[in-house]
Amino acid sequence: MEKATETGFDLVGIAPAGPAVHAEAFSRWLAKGFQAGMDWMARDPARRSSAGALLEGAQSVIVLGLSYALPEPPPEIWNDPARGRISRYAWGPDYHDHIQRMLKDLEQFIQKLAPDSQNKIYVDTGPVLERDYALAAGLGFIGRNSMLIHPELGSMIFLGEIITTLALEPGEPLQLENPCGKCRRCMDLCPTRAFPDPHVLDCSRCIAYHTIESKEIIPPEIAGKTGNWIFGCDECQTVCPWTKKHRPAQKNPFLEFNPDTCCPPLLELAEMNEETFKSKFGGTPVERLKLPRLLRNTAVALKNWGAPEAVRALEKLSKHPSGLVQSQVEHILG
Ligand code: B12
Ligand code: SF4
Ligand code: SF4
Repeated sequence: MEKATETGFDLVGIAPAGPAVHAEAFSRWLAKGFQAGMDWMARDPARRSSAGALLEGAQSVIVLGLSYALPEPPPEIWNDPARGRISRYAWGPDYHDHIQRMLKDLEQFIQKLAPDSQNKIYVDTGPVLERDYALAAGLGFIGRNSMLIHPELGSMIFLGEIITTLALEPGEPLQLENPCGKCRRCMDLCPTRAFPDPHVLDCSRCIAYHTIESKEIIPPEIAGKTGNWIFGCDECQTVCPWTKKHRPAQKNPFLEFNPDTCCPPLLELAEMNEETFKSKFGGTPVERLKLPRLLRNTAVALKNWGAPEAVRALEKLSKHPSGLVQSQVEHILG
């Protein structure tokens, strides 16, 4: 536990490696098709629902949390419709790489203490229902926005885990009775009304899905509601009282707001080529999107801005060599 804090994690807990508590809820979610185009989520649900299935002899899951609560960006930049918003988790180097390094340090430490143990590390890199194991390990509760929320740190927390053959003393879920109370802010203020029920997200309506995961054009009924989000969306977190009340005490170790890369001018983005894309977003989660999908998202934000210079930029994008960008602009310009 101490070593985890030394490594830089804010939260650590132990869960048994058995089946995930909400495995059935996950099956119901898949049965409704709420994974949208993420077919990989439905590939082997039984395996995804049990961390123990990922490592022979697994007994425990060490779940780690790293807060990325950041000071609020200047509103005149963030709310400027001529600029595109990148969600907070992507305000710098890719967290997968950063946390993987931290997990490797911890894994080496465990291996030294228990040379016969087998360990596997994951940070959104494998079929694990990470929030469920974090819940079981006592790292927080699951809010109606489906986020794992820590009562003091809020929900802007990355999760990672080490599945191990060691039989460690498991923690317990936090004993909080109805932590959301009567609040439904996340559900009511989600721009696309993506929560059909509390704790249940329909990805086909979620801006984060459409701007990060989907490889298709953004459908008109969603595109009109994305505002200036061009990569992910933080609305259901920033409206949450648990997340709002937490103000970061210190500088985040690896993320910070830079207007050029976290809220860049749309006209500049629309002119990007492979080289400028790499130099602006290389090493960040946005790089995984690749240029055509970022231009698709930019086109939608240009339409939502609607100024004459935005329309001119859209007309220019209609001749872009990428078929995806062309189709998105065609849909927008009609
Ligand atoms: C697919 C995915 C997405 C999809 C779908 C998200 C979703 N809610 O399902 C999309 C692309 C939309 C997405 C968006 C985001 N994601 Co994402 N995503 C994942 C991924 C890879 C799998 C999630 C999953 O299994 N979904 C299936 C659903 C059924 O499971 P679930 O959401 O975890 O829901 C659980 C609970 O809701 C619970 N449950 C169900 N019913 C009920 C009922 C009650 C009463 C209770 C208490 C619980 C409960 O059971 C479910 C199963 O464990 C995980 C990493 C991982 N391997 O787990 C990251 C992960 C969930 N994402 C993460 C992040 C940061 C985001 C974004 C904030 C990014 C952004 N800014 O755009 C948004 C947040 C949107 C949101 N409100 O969820 C973090 C969340 C950390 C946290 N504190 O919770 C994770 C854990 C990655 C990480 N390692 O840090 N994501
Ligand atoms: S990420 Fe945005 S679009 Fe998706 S559920 Fe949350 S508020 Fe709604
Ligand atoms: S906004 Fe309200 S309902 Fe949603 S997770 Fe936060 S406390 Fe729960």
